[in-house]
Amino acid sequence: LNIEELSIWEDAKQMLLKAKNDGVETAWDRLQQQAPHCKFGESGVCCRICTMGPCRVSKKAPRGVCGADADVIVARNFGRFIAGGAAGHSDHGRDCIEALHAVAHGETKDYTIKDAEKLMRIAKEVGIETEGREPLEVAKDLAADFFENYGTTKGEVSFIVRVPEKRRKIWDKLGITPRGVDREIAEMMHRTHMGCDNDAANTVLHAARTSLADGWAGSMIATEVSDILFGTPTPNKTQVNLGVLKEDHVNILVHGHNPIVSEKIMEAVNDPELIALAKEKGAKGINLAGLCCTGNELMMRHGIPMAGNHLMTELAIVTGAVELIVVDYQCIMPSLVQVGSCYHTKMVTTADKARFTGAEHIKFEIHNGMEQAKKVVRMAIERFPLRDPARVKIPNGPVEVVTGFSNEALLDALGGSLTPLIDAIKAGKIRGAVAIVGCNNPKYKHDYCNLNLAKELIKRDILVIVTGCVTVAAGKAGLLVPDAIDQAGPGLKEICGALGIPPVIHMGSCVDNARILQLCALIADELGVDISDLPVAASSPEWYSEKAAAIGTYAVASGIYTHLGHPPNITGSEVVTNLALSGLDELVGACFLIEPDPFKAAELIDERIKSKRLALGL
Ligand code: BF8
Ligand code: SF4
Repeated sequence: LNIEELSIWEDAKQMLLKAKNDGVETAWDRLQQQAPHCKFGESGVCCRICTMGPCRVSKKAPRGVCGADADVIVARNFGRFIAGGAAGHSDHGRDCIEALHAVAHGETKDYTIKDAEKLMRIAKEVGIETEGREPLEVAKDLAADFFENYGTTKGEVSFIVRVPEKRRKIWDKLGITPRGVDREIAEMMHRTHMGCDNDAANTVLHAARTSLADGWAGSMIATEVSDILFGTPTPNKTQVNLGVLKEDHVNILVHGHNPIVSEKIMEAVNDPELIALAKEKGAKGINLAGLCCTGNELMMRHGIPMAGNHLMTELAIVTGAVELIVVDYQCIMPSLVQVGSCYHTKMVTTADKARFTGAEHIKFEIHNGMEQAKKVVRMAIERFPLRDPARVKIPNGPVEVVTGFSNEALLDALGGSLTPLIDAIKAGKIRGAVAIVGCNNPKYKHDYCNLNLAKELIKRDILVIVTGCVTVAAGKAGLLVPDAIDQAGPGLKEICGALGIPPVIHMGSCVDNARILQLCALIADELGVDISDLPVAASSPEWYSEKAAAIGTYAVASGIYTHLGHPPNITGSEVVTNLALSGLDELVGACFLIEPDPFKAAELIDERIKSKRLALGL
C-alpha cells in the first residue's frame, strides 16, 4: 500500500505510517485482502433470500431456481438495503422518543427538556394543543404522537405537514406517501420474501416510500427530539482533526450516533470529582473528542471538538493517546476492538443492540445515563497510567471550524426570514445550494472527492451544506469558517461575507439531513413551487452505508437531484439502473447521477442547477 495514495490528510498519513510500524491492520489493508470484489455481489445479482438458492444469475443462467430474473433480484436486494438504512436512522429516532417519553412522565432525572420553546412549536406544528398547557404535559402528547409515526394505522407521518402541496400530490399519485416507519420497513421485508413483489419497478417505488418514512419521520423525529432534549444548535466555534487529542490529558472518544449517550459522557467529563481523580493519576485534565455522527451532534450543540470521520476512527486509536472509546451504535468498525488492544485503549459499548466481542459493556438506560457515564469516565481515567508515552504520537495543528447551523440558527443569521437568502438566489449571487453528505469509503482516496466537490461548488457561487462525515473533510480544509469566503465565487463571497457565515455550512449529523429537507420545503413553499423546481442538489461522493443509500433515495423521492460517487449494487439490472439514472426523473422530478470524479460531478450538478434556474425564470 502506498500511503500517499490512501488519504489527502497529513494526520491520516502520519497515523497510517505509525499503524504500519506498530503492526496494526486497518480498513485499507483489509480492502486489499478483499479485492477483487465478487462481481455477482457488486452488481446485485446474487440472491440469498431462500434455500432453493443461493442463486447468482448470469447470461448463461438468467433466472434463479424460483424463476426470478436479474431485475427482480436486484430490486429486492436494493429494497432490503434501503430498509436497513431506514431502520438504522429510525430506530435511533425511536430511542430519542423513549427518552422524551420518560422525561415527560417523570421517569428520569438524567434527561430534561432543554428547549421548551421548540417543544411547544413542534407540538403545535403536528396538531397538538399547546395553549395554556405545561411543557411536560405537551411532551407526553408529542412523544405519543411520534411513537405512532412508527406504527401502522396513522395513515401518513406527522411531518407530512411540512411537505409542499405539489410534492404530496406526486407521492399520493404514485402511492408512496409514507404511512409509518415500521410499517414501510416491515412491508419491504414482506415484499422481498420469495414469491411476493416480482415487479422490479414496483419494488423500487416501495424502496422510495420506505426511505421517505426515514427522511420525513425517523430521521426528522430524531433531530427534532434531540433539539428538544439537548438544545437547538446555535453557531459556535471549535476545532477538528487528530490534533484535538491532548498528550497530557485523559483522552476519551465518543463514537456512534445517538446523543443520548454522548451528552451524558460530556457532562461526566466536567464533573469536578472526576477531574480531580484525573489529576491524581498524573493527567492535566480530561479531554473529550467526537468521531462520526455523535461527534457531529456534540459539535453542533456544544462545540466539542471532532477528532475525525469514518476512516479516521481506527487511526485515532493509533495515536496511542486514547484511553477509552465509548460507542452507541452504527458505523463503528468491529476492528476498533483489535486496534484498541494493540494499545491501552479500552472500548466500551452502551447499547444492548450493538455489542462488540472483546469490548466492555456498560448499558445506558434513560434512568441511569449519568451514573453510567461517570463509570465510563472513571474507567478512562484509571487507564491513563497504562499509556506508553513512547508509543504516543499526536499529529499537531487542529483546524478552526464554525458549526451549529440549525435551521433556527440560519434563520437568525438571515435576520429572521428566508427573504435575504431567496433574494440572493433570485439575483444569482447564490446560484443554488448543494448538500454534500455521508461517508468515507477506502475505495476512494480518503476525502478527496468530498473536499474537491465542495471546493468546486463554492467557486461556482453554489452554497454548500455539509453533514455527517463530510463535515470533518470540509472542516479540516478550513472551509467551515467565515474566512473561507476567499475560496468562493464573487456572489457567494459577497452574501456570506455580509452575513458573516462560511460558504460551507455545517448542519449536523446524518439524521440532521432532515433539517435540509425542511429547509428545501420552506424555500419551495416561500416560492410557491415544488422542491424539484429548486436549484438544489444533494451529493454523497464517498458513501458506503445502507443509511447513506436511504438518504440518497429519500432526497430523490423528495425531488432533489442526487449525486453519488459510485452506484449501489444495482448495475446487474437494466430496469433498476435506468429507473435510478433517469426513470425516476419522470416519476418524482429527480434522479441519481453517478460520477466518481468530483470535478466532473461539479460540472454536471452545475448544469442541473442552471436548468432549474432557467425553468424558474432566473
Ligand atoms: O450516519 S456519514 S460513515 S457516521 S453513515 Fe456513518 Fe456515513 Fe459517517 Fe453517521 Ni452517516
Ligand atoms: Fe434463488 Fe429465487 Fe431463492 Fe432467490 S428467491 S435464492 S433467486 S430460488
